Amino acid sequence: MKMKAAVLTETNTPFRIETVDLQPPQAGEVLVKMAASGVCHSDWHIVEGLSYYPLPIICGHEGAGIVEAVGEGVTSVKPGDHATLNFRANCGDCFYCQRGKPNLCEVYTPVLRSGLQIDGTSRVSLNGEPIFVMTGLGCFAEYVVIPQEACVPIRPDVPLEVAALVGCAVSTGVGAAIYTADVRPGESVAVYGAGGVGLNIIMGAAMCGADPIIAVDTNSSKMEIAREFGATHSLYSDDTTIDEIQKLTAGRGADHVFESVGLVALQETAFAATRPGGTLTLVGLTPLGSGTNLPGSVITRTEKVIRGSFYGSVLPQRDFPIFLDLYRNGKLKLDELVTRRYRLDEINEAYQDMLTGEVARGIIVF
Ligand code: CXF
Ligand code: ZN
Repeated sequence: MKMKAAVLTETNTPFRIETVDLQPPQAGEVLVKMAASGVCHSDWHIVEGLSYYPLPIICGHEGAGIVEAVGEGVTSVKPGDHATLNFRANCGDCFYCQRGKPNLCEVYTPVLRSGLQIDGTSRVSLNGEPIFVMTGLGCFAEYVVIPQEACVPIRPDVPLEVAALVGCAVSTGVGAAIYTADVRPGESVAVYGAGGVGLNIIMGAAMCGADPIIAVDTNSSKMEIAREFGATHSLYSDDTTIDEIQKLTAGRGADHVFESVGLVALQETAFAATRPGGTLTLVGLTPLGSGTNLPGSVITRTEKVIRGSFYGSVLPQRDFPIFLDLYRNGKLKLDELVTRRYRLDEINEAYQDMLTGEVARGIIVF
Protein backbone atom coordinates (compact mmCIF):
# COMPACT_ATOMS: atom_id res chain seq x y z
CA MET A 1 0.00 0.00 0.00
CA LYS A 2 0.95 3.66 -0.38
CA MET A 3 1.17 6.05 2.56
CA LYS A 4 2.53 9.47 3.47
CA ALA A 5 5.62 9.63 5.67
CA ALA A 6 8.12 12.25 6.82
CA VAL A 7 11.48 11.08 5.50
CA LEU A 8 14.90 12.32 6.61
CA THR A 9 17.27 11.82 3.70
CA GLU A 10 20.34 13.67 4.98
CA THR A 11 21.30 14.97 8.41
CA ASN A 12 20.71 18.66 9.07
CA THR A 13 18.05 18.94 6.37
CA PRO A 14 14.27 19.26 6.83
CA PHE A 15 11.96 16.23 6.90
CA ARG A 16 10.35 15.71 3.50
CA ILE A 17 6.82 14.41 3.13
CA GLU A 18 6.93 11.53 0.64
CA THR A 19 4.47 8.94 -0.63
CA VAL A 20 6.17 5.64 0.18
CA ASP A 21 5.33 1.96 -0.24
CA LEU A 22 4.51 -0.19 2.78
CA GLN A 23 4.48 -3.99 2.70
CA PRO A 24 1.89 -6.01 4.63
CA PRO A 25 2.87 -7.43 8.04
CA GLN A 26 4.95 -10.60 7.93
CA ALA A 27 4.78 -13.41 10.50
CA GLY A 28 4.84 -11.95 14.02
CA GLU A 29 4.24 -8.39 12.78
CA VAL A 30 1.38 -5.93 13.09
CA LEU A 31 0.06 -3.15 10.85
CA VAL A 32 -1.00 -0.12 12.91
CA LYS A 33 -2.83 2.93 11.59
CA MET A 34 -1.20 5.81 13.40
CA ALA A 35 -3.41 8.24 15.31
CA ALA A 36 -0.79 10.36 17.09
CA SER A 37 3.01 10.69 17.26
CA GLY A 38 4.92 12.72 19.83
CA VAL A 39 7.60 15.25 18.97
CA CYS A 40 10.60 14.17 21.06
CA HIS A 41 14.18 15.42 21.20
CA SER A 42 15.55 11.96 20.38
CA ASP A 43 14.29 12.27 16.80
CA TRP A 44 16.12 15.56 16.56
CA HIS A 45 19.36 13.84 17.59
CA ILE A 46 19.07 11.83 14.37
CA VAL A 47 18.44 14.99 12.35
CA GLU A 48 21.56 16.53 13.89
CA GLY A 49 23.62 13.39 13.26
CA LEU A 50 24.22 12.86 16.98
CA SER A 51 22.54 9.47 17.10
CA TYR A 52 23.75 7.10 14.44
CA TYR A 53 21.01 5.56 12.32
CA PRO A 54 21.16 4.64 8.64
CA LEU A 55 19.51 7.07 6.20
CA PRO A 56 17.03 7.66 4.63
CA ILE A 57 14.94 7.11 7.70
CA ILE A 58 11.43 7.63 9.04
CA CYS A 59 11.86 8.98 12.58
CA GLY A 60 9.26 8.96 15.34
CA HIS A 61 9.28 6.57 18.28
CA GLU A 62 6.44 7.86 20.50
CA GLY A 63 3.14 6.81 18.99
CA ALA A 64 -0.26 5.26 19.31
CA GLY A 65 -2.86 4.01 16.89
CA ILE A 66 -5.30 1.24 16.01
CA VAL A 67 -4.31 -2.23 14.86
CA GLU A 68 -5.45 -2.71 11.29
CA ALA A 69 -4.08 -6.16 10.42
CA VAL A 70 -1.84 -8.81 11.93
CA GLY A 71 0.62 -11.25 10.36
CA GLU A 72 0.73 -15.00 10.88
CA GLY A 73 1.21 -16.19 14.44
CA VAL A 74 0.36 -12.89 16.12
CA THR A 75 -1.45 -13.62 19.38
CA SER A 76 -0.99 -10.53 21.56
CA VAL A 77 -3.20 -8.10 19.55
CA LYS A 78 -6.02 -8.22 17.00
CA PRO A 79 -7.48 -5.80 14.44
CA GLY A 80 -9.39 -3.00 16.16
CA ASP A 81 -7.23 -2.99 19.30
CA HIS A 82 -5.94 0.38 20.43
CA ALA A 83 -2.21 0.30 21.04
CA THR A 84 0.70 2.32 22.37
CA LEU A 85 3.93 1.57 20.54
CA ASN A 86 6.97 0.38 22.49
CA PHE A 87 10.21 1.76 21.05
CA ARG A 88 12.22 -0.93 22.80
CA ALA A 89 10.77 -4.26 21.63
CA ASN A 90 12.13 -7.19 23.61
CA CYS A 91 12.39 -10.92 22.98
CA GLY A 92 11.26 -11.98 26.46
CA ASP A 93 13.84 -14.72 26.61
CA CYS A 94 17.44 -13.42 26.52
CA PHE A 95 19.82 -12.85 29.48
CA TYR A 96 18.35 -9.39 30.23
CA CYS A 97 14.70 -10.24 29.57
CA GLN A 98 15.00 -13.19 31.97
CA ARG A 99 16.37 -10.80 34.58
CA GLY A 100 13.50 -8.33 34.30
CA LYS A 101 15.44 -5.81 32.17
CA PRO A 102 13.66 -5.89 28.78
CA ASN A 103 14.91 -2.34 28.16
CA LEU A 104 18.37 -3.92 27.70
CA CYS A 105 17.17 -6.90 25.57
CA GLU A 106 20.23 -8.18 23.73
CA VAL A 107 18.31 -9.74 20.85
CA TYR A 108 16.57 -6.51 19.85
CA THR A 109 19.35 -3.99 20.62
CA PRO A 110 21.17 -4.46 17.28
CA VAL A 111 17.89 -4.90 15.38
CA LEU A 112 16.47 -1.59 16.57
CA ARG A 113 19.71 0.26 15.79
CA SER A 114 19.76 -1.24 12.28
CA GLY A 115 16.57 0.58 11.30
CA LEU A 116 15.25 -2.71 9.91
CA GLN A 117 12.96 -5.47 11.10
CA ILE A 118 14.28 -8.61 12.81
CA ASP A 119 14.68 -10.46 9.46
CA GLY A 120 17.11 -7.75 8.29
CA THR A 121 14.77 -6.14 5.76
CA SER A 122 12.58 -3.04 5.76
CA ARG A 123 8.83 -2.94 5.17
CA VAL A 124 9.02 0.59 3.75
CA SER A 125 10.48 1.70 0.42
CA LEU A 126 10.58 4.70 -1.88
CA ASN A 127 11.02 4.11 -5.62
CA GLY A 128 12.12 0.57 -4.82
CA GLU A 129 14.87 1.65 -2.37
CA PRO A 130 14.47 0.63 1.29
CA ILE A 131 13.69 3.28 3.86
CA PHE A 132 14.91 2.66 7.41
CA VAL A 133 12.72 3.21 10.47
CA MET A 134 13.73 4.50 13.90
CA THR A 135 13.79 1.80 16.62
CA GLY A 136 11.72 -0.60 14.52
CA LEU A 137 8.80 1.89 14.47
CA GLY A 138 8.99 5.07 12.35
CA CYS A 139 5.92 6.82 13.76
CA PHE A 140 6.06 9.86 11.46
CA ALA A 141 4.01 7.97 8.91
CA GLU A 142 0.34 7.17 8.40
CA TYR A 143 0.96 3.47 9.12
CA VAL A 144 3.67 1.34 10.70
CA VAL A 145 4.47 -2.35 10.38
CA ILE A 146 6.13 -3.40 13.62
CA PRO A 147 6.96 -6.51 15.65
CA GLN A 148 4.07 -7.65 17.87
CA GLU A 149 6.37 -7.14 20.86
CA ALA A 150 6.36 -3.41 20.06
CA CYS A 151 2.56 -3.17 20.01
CA VAL A 152 1.05 -2.88 23.48
CA PRO A 153 -2.75 -3.17 23.65
CA ILE A 154 -4.40 -0.51 25.79
CA ARG A 155 -7.87 0.46 27.02
CA PRO A 156 -9.88 2.05 24.20
CA ASP A 157 -11.38 4.86 26.30
CA VAL A 158 -8.29 7.08 26.49
CA PRO A 159 -7.36 9.64 23.81
CA LEU A 160 -4.75 8.20 21.48
CA GLU A 161 -2.74 11.44 21.81
CA VAL A 162 -2.29 10.68 25.49
CA ALA A 163 -1.60 7.03 24.73
CA ALA A 164 1.20 8.13 22.39
CA LEU A 165 2.96 10.08 25.15
CA VAL A 166 3.03 6.95 27.28
CA GLY A 167 5.26 5.38 24.62
CA CYS A 168 8.18 7.68 25.45
CA ALA A 169 7.92 10.78 27.65
CA VAL A 170 5.66 9.33 30.35
CA SER A 171 7.43 5.99 30.66
CA THR A 172 10.87 7.59 30.53
CA GLY A 173 10.03 10.24 33.14
CA VAL A 174 7.55 8.65 35.53
CA GLY A 175 9.46 5.36 35.31
CA ALA A 176 12.78 7.06 36.15
CA ALA A 177 11.33 8.37 39.41
CA ILE A 178 9.29 5.38 40.55
CA TYR A 179 11.30 2.45 39.18
CA THR A 180 14.89 3.46 38.40
CA ALA A 181 15.43 5.84 41.32
CA ASP A 182 12.80 4.35 43.63
CA VAL A 183 12.07 7.74 45.21
CA ARG A 184 10.65 7.42 48.75
CA PRO A 185 8.13 9.56 50.67
CA GLY A 186 9.72 12.68 52.13
CA GLU A 187 12.86 12.50 49.98
CA SER A 188 14.06 15.68 48.32
CA VAL A 189 14.15 15.72 44.52
CA ALA A 190 15.66 18.17 42.05
CA VAL A 191 14.85 17.82 38.35
CA TYR A 192 17.01 19.56 35.74
CA GLY A 193 14.84 20.29 32.70
CA ALA A 194 11.06 20.75 32.82
CA GLY A 195 10.23 19.62 29.28
CA GLY A 196 8.21 16.58 28.23
CA VAL A 197 10.37 14.15 30.20
CA GLY A 198 11.19 16.43 33.15
CA LEU A 199 7.51 17.15 33.86
CA ASN A 200 6.90 13.40 33.97
CA ILE A 201 9.77 12.89 36.41
CA ILE A 202 8.14 15.57 38.56
CA MET A 203 4.77 13.77 38.41
CA GLY A 204 6.44 10.44 39.23
CA ALA A 205 8.29 11.97 42.19
CA ALA A 206 5.04 13.52 43.43
CA MET A 207 3.28 10.12 43.25
CA CYS A 208 6.14 8.70 45.35
CA GLY A 209 5.54 11.36 48.02
CA ALA A 210 8.77 13.33 47.48
CA ASP A 211 9.12 16.72 49.17
CA PRO A 212 10.47 19.17 48.18
CA ILE A 213 10.38 18.68 44.41
CA ILE A 214 12.54 21.35 42.82
CA ALA A 215 12.29 21.98 39.09
CA VAL A 216 15.15 23.75 37.31
CA ASP A 217 14.94 25.13 33.77
CA THR A 218 16.52 27.84 31.64
CA ASN A 219 13.13 28.80 30.23
CA SER A 220 11.19 31.07 32.55
CA SER A 221 7.89 29.99 30.97
CA LYS A 222 8.46 26.55 32.54
CA MET A 223 8.47 27.82 36.16
CA GLU A 224 4.71 27.91 36.55
CA ILE A 225 4.09 24.83 34.40
CA ALA A 226 6.46 22.79 36.59
CA ARG A 227 4.46 23.72 39.70
CA GLU A 228 1.21 22.76 38.00
CA PHE A 229 2.70 19.29 37.45
CA GLY A 230 3.71 18.87 41.10
CA ALA A 231 6.96 20.77 41.69
CA THR A 232 6.97 22.51 45.07
CA HIS A 233 9.62 24.97 43.88
CA SER A 234 10.86 26.04 40.48
CA LEU A 235 14.19 27.70 39.87
CA TYR A 236 15.35 29.62 36.84
CA SER A 237 18.72 28.01 36.05
CA ASP A 238 21.69 30.31 36.69
CA ASP A 239 24.85 30.52 38.82
CA THR A 240 22.86 30.60 42.06
CA THR A 241 20.79 27.44 41.39
CA ILE A 242 22.99 25.07 43.41
CA ASP A 243 22.94 27.45 46.40
CA GLU A 244 19.15 27.60 46.15
CA ILE A 245 18.88 23.80 46.04
CA GLN A 246 21.14 23.59 49.10
CA LYS A 247 19.03 26.11 50.97
CA LEU A 248 15.96 23.97 50.30
CA THR A 249 17.72 20.77 51.45
CA ALA A 250 19.31 21.77 54.77
CA GLY A 251 22.59 22.62 53.03
CA ARG A 252 23.23 19.06 51.82
CA GLY A 253 21.95 18.88 48.25
CA ALA A 254 19.00 16.78 47.11
CA ASP A 255 18.50 13.10 47.94
CA HIS A 256 17.68 12.54 44.27
CA VAL A 257 18.72 14.63 41.30
CA PHE A 258 17.54 13.91 37.75
CA GLU A 259 19.04 15.25 34.53
CA SER A 260 16.37 15.11 31.82
CA VAL A 261 17.84 17.27 29.08
CA GLY A 262 20.86 15.30 27.86
CA LEU A 263 23.59 17.93 28.18
CA VAL A 264 27.08 16.95 29.33
CA ALA A 265 27.58 20.18 31.33
CA LEU A 266 24.18 19.80 32.97
CA GLN A 267 24.96 16.23 34.04
CA GLU A 268 28.03 17.60 35.81
CA THR A 269 26.00 20.37 37.45
CA ALA A 270 23.34 17.86 38.51
CA PHE A 271 26.07 15.77 40.15
CA ALA A 272 27.09 18.81 42.21
CA ALA A 273 23.46 19.32 43.32
CA THR A 274 23.25 15.74 44.68
CA ARG A 275 23.89 15.31 48.41
CA PRO A 276 26.64 12.98 49.68
CA GLY A 277 25.13 9.49 49.60
CA GLY A 278 22.38 10.71 47.29
CA THR A 279 21.55 9.46 43.81
CA LEU A 280 21.98 11.19 40.48
CA THR A 281 19.79 9.60 37.81
CA LEU A 282 20.76 10.33 34.20
CA VAL A 283 17.68 10.29 31.99
CA GLY A 284 18.44 12.71 29.13
CA LEU A 285 20.38 11.27 26.20
CA THR A 286 23.73 12.96 25.58
CA PRO A 287 25.31 12.52 22.12
CA LEU A 288 26.93 9.12 21.55
CA GLY A 289 30.66 9.48 22.05
CA SER A 290 30.40 12.47 24.41
CA GLY A 291 32.19 12.24 27.76
CA THR A 292 30.83 13.53 31.04
CA ASN A 293 33.33 14.38 33.75
CA LEU A 294 31.99 12.98 37.01
CA PRO A 295 34.96 13.08 39.40
CA GLY A 296 35.89 9.73 40.90
CA SER A 297 37.73 11.52 43.68
CA VAL A 298 34.43 12.98 44.88
CA ILE A 299 32.29 9.92 44.14
CA THR A 300 34.49 7.75 46.38
CA ARG A 301 34.60 10.20 49.23
CA THR A 302 30.89 11.06 49.15
CA GLU A 303 29.37 7.71 48.16
CA LYS A 304 27.21 9.47 45.58
CA VAL A 305 25.40 6.98 43.35
CA ILE A 306 25.11 7.60 39.62
CA ARG A 307 22.43 5.66 37.75
CA GLY A 308 21.47 5.52 34.14
CA SER A 309 17.76 5.25 33.39
CA PHE A 310 16.68 3.97 29.99
CA TYR A 311 12.95 3.95 29.18
CA GLY A 312 12.32 4.53 32.89
CA SER A 313 13.19 0.88 33.61
CA VAL A 314 9.58 0.09 32.65
CA LEU A 315 8.08 -3.18 31.50
CA PRO A 316 5.95 -1.80 28.64
CA GLN A 317 3.35 -4.59 28.54
CA ARG A 318 2.75 -4.13 32.28
CA ASP A 319 3.32 -0.40 32.70
CA PHE A 320 1.65 1.26 29.70
CA PRO A 321 -1.79 0.06 30.91
CA ILE A 322 -0.93 1.08 34.50
CA PHE A 323 0.04 4.61 33.42
CA LEU A 324 -3.17 4.94 31.41
CA ASP A 325 -5.23 3.77 34.41
CA LEU A 326 -3.47 6.39 36.55
CA TYR A 327 -4.34 8.99 33.92
CA ARG A 328 -8.00 7.90 33.89
CA ASN A 329 -8.08 8.16 37.68
CA GLY A 330 -6.66 11.68 37.62
CA LYS A 331 -3.27 10.76 39.08
CA LEU A 332 -1.26 11.62 35.95
CA LYS A 333 -1.98 14.91 34.19
CA LEU A 334 -1.40 13.94 30.59
CA ASP A 335 -3.94 16.09 28.73
CA GLU A 336 -2.04 19.10 30.02
CA LEU A 337 1.23 17.82 28.54
CA VAL A 338 -0.01 18.18 24.98
CA THR A 339 0.46 21.84 24.29
CA ARG A 340 0.28 21.89 20.50
CA ARG A 341 -0.97 19.71 17.70
CA TYR A 342 0.40 19.58 14.16
CA ARG A 343 -0.39 17.82 10.91
CA LEU A 344 2.30 15.54 9.49
CA ASP A 345 3.17 18.16 6.87
CA GLU A 346 3.83 20.66 9.67
CA ILE A 347 6.53 18.45 11.22
CA ASN A 348 9.42 20.85 10.57
CA GLU A 349 7.54 23.62 12.36
CA ALA A 350 6.82 21.22 15.23
CA TYR A 351 10.55 20.62 15.72
CA GLN A 352 11.34 24.33 15.58
CA ASP A 353 8.79 24.90 18.37
CA MET A 354 10.33 22.06 20.40
CA LEU A 355 13.75 23.71 20.09
CA THR A 356 12.50 27.04 21.41
CA GLY A 357 11.17 25.18 24.46
CA GLU A 358 7.80 26.88 24.28
CA VAL A 359 5.79 23.66 24.19
CA ALA A 360 5.69 20.89 26.81
CA ARG A 361 4.96 18.30 24.13
CA GLY A 362 3.97 18.77 20.52
CA ILE A 363 1.93 16.01 18.90
CA ILE A 364 1.48 15.08 15.26
CA VAL A 365 -2.13 14.02 14.75
CA PHE A 366 -3.20 11.95 11.76
C1 CXF B 1 15.07 7.30 23.05
C2 CXF B 1 16.10 6.31 23.38
C3 CXF B 1 16.89 5.92 22.17
C4 CXF B 1 15.99 5.43 21.10
C5 CXF B 1 14.92 6.39 20.79
C6 CXF B 1 14.15 6.82 21.99
N1 CXF B 1 14.39 7.62 24.25
C7 CXF B 1 13.67 8.73 24.43
O1 CXF B 1 13.47 9.59 23.63
ZN1 ZN C 1 11.52 10.08 23.00
